[in-house]
Amino acid sequence: MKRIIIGTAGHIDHGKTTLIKALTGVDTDRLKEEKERGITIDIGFADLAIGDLHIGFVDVPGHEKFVKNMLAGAHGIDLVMLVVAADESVMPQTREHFDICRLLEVKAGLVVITKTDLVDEDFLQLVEAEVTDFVAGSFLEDAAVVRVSSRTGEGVEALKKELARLAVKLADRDDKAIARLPIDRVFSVKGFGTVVTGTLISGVIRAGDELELLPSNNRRARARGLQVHSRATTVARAGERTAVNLQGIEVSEIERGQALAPAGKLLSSSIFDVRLHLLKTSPKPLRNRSQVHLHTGTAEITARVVIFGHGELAPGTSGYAQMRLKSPALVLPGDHFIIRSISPVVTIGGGLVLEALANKHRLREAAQVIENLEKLAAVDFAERVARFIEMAGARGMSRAEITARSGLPDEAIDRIGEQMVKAQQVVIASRNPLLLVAKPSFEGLAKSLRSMLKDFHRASPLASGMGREEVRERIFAHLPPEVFRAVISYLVDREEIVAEKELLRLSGHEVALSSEEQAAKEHLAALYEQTALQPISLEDAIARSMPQFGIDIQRAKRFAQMLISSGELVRVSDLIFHRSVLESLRKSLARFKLENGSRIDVAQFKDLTGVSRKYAIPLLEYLDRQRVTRRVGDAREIL
Ligand SMILES: Nc1nc2c(ncn2[C@@H]2O[C@H](COP(=O)(O)OP(=O)(O)OP(=O)(O)O)[C@@H](O)[C@H]2O)c(=O)[nH]1
Ligand SMILES: [Mg+2]
Repeated sequence: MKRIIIGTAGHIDHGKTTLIKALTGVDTDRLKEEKERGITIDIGFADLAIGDLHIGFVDVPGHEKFVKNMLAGAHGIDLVMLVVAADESVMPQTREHFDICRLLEVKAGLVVITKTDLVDEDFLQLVEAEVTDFVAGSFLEDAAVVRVSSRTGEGVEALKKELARLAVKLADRDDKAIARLPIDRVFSVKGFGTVVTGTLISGVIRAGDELELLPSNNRRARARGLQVHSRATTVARAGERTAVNLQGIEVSEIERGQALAPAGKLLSSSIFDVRLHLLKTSPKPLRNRSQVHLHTGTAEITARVVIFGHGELAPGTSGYAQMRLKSPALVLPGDHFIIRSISPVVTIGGGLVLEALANKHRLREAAQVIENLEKLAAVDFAERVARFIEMAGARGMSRAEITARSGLPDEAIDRIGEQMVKAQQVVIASRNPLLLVAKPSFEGLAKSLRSMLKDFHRASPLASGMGREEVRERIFAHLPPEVFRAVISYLVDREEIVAEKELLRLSGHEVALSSEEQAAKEHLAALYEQTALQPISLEDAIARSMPQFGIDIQRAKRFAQMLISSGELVRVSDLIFHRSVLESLRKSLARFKLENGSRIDVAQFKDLTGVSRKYAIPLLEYLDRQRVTRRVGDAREIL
């Protein structure tokens, strides 16, 4: 079954609502005021099944005062029926509605000439010629022009056939993307509670889903029940007129202009970057920082337009711009929007969202911003994600951010991520949660780290390495910790650097010592070999041995540090032992075990080693940590 949404468009009184009634039998004018005045004020809905095809109709008002309502209906349509009355031909809102359809990039449609019963054939031909002229060069250039009289019913069947023919050619909507339902109505139904309706523009909503209202202060509600085209169902898909019965939220909390999406996935935004087109018919150029009414989805919000690069946009031209909204809206890249001037309130342009969650850009960045936006405008979804990650630089982009910026579901993001890793465009800084960093940025960090270590070794040849924390402070201070860890393990894996405990050094780095220094260092090590299991403090060792080499305390401490880093000396609590001393201790424990069994208590340990309690306890604890022994009650088991 194919489901599509068809919208009407056209001047007031040209017969749009009557046409929908002739097609479906439904009078879409619901309001009392509509009935009284004989005009449509707000959008109305009807549906029609033609064989396997299910059409949802959105009827819009033609009155110039209600174009904003027309926009709330026009945003989600697949096809447009441009309605022109035979007795009046093309009129101002025919033009305005048609401009809107073009700006929204409605893909297809047809022209319906209504009220054919009111004019003769000659006149009809004139009107047809005028209409053909009017749509020349647009997406309706080759579209059918169907003559209908809703009064006599003539042409109605032919119109249905033509609509069905067009529907078959339409590509299906994207029900893989994250669901979005811009809300056009909210009301309360006795016994059910709050119900919202809208055209589901992407994804799928299932009964039971937890949904979030956007924008809102994280207001969530469960979809208790669903209707599609007025029939109860458990699942609504992209392209369907959908009603959602929401649990746990009041009618007063919701209004047209908000949207529903799965909870916790998308973000609303007050600043977004766009490609903007100003209509040729716009009465004047659009100045930088002008205020406009912005319409997107079913929302209407006052916005300021910041035009990049040039001071203003001339009628009939396009450029890159930033929309700064008075209050946030839910948009995603690829969404279209319309702008209308504040006074007079007329449609002056529209465009395409390129970056939904933008920052304010500085004037001097304009060239770079335009370059980035040009790239975004030119590419498909997958490439766009790559660009977003690239633009995020060294910070990288998490799965949550990619989701909110693209509206893509997890599987798609994973797939794109894998492709980008293969193509060497990005590096996975972390898998869970996923964090991707553009390869050039990642390489840049690796390079900075290498050169920082190089400088460090040059400045401090005696130090065995630079502290991790210092490296982090100086290069990675404002970056996620995952990026820091990823760069280090990348360089370690490639054997470019060595990470030893808290120190980082270049692989080739060896501390260069003079022969005197070398001798002093060896002497220090030898001293600890001699003191064996009853070591002296480092201060004493230095005071006792270093003066003969003419080496100061500071430098001597470095030697001790180097010996500890290389493992020749081992720190045990606040004592220092030579490696060989600890090795022979292990051996004597092994021998002890052979001769006396594996149990050894503190007294036996003191006998075996000849050390006092002061040394015995830290040594035994060290051996426990090393899994040479294991504590059992007051004694140890030799492992
Ligand atoms: N003779 C004749 N009258 C028609 C035809 N279609 C509509 N009308 C009349 O034209 C008037 C306006 O029709 P609507 O369908 O309300 O026009 P609309 O385009 O929906 O108007 P708005 O929604 O206010 O923009 C009504 O009085 C209709 O009865 C037709 O095919 N022939
Ligand atoms: Mg109407």
